[in-house]
Amino acid sequence: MVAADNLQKTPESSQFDLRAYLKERQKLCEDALDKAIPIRYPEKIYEAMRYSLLAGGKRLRPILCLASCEMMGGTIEIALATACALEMLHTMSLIHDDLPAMDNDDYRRGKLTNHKVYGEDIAILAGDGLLAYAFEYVVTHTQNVPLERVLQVIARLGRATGATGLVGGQVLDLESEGKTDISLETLNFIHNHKTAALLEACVVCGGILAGASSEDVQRLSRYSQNIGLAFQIIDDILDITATGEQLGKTAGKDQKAQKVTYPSLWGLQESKQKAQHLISDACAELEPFGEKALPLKELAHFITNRKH
Ligand code: GRG
Repeated sequence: MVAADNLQKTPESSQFDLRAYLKERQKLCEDALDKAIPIRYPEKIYEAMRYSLLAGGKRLRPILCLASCEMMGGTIEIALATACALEMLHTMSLIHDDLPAMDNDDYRRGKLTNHKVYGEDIAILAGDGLLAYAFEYVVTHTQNVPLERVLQVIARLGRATGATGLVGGQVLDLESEGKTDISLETLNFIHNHKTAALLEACVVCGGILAGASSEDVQRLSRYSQNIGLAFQIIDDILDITATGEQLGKTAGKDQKAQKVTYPSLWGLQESKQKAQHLISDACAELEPFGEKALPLKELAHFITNRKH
């Protein structure tokens, strides 16, 4: 999952073994997700939900949630249910995004897409099942956290996934298809909602569960909005520069669809520079947390250095 050539040296990397950290955290998340959805009757829907949920992926969202909780003085144990729920929400958005009515993709995470294996009807329901279960899972599996914080987390998850988040971003993205005069403002709106909103929920919810102050929650929010946009810029760059094998999905789709992307507005070099700037700004937000911020800072650098 984390190829050795994906990890480049950063100023902090001598103090922090990101490769070992990601390997350990990915395994922790995989095991927790595997346990979270056992197969029950009717088996088909659970199999379809598990097919995409356990199909690999970087697990960046749950890892960010756990790292943020720990930075703010909390434990893995109190954030694990929310971390799993965030990956369920992310996975459901990928299943629906790949549907013929949306992006119509055949491959995701190196495997056939959900609808290619189970059919469109079951893929829609698998996404719906994951969406509903994510909220149930936070409520039934979060332990040793005051209920007030759990309620705040649920509100954040709803806000990040609904029309104020992923759904809203996707609508504007669909409406922009085939248009070549999309402004930077519209492009930013799409990606602040489609990509950054869920990443923000990951980092902020981790902080809320640990009892972060509202000032610190705002810092976490600014950090994650910056990494969210940088993440999308890199995603657009990789669509041009990486192969389908590296990405685990069809490459070059944006150019083929003549989609307006960051590299189409700024070019590859400037896009890379802007992403790096955003990552520096994100890391600056974490200065007050000192050494405890190392994992979140290194994860931010991983976002710009990744090759898939
Ligand atoms: C949320 C109710 C609800 C519906 C879904 C389809 C849709 C609405 C939104 C689309 C959201 C979407 C697909 C955004 C793109 C985000 C993105 C850059 C995904 C790739 O993330 P990675 O690289 O993937 O972290 P892995 O596979 O590593 O997890």
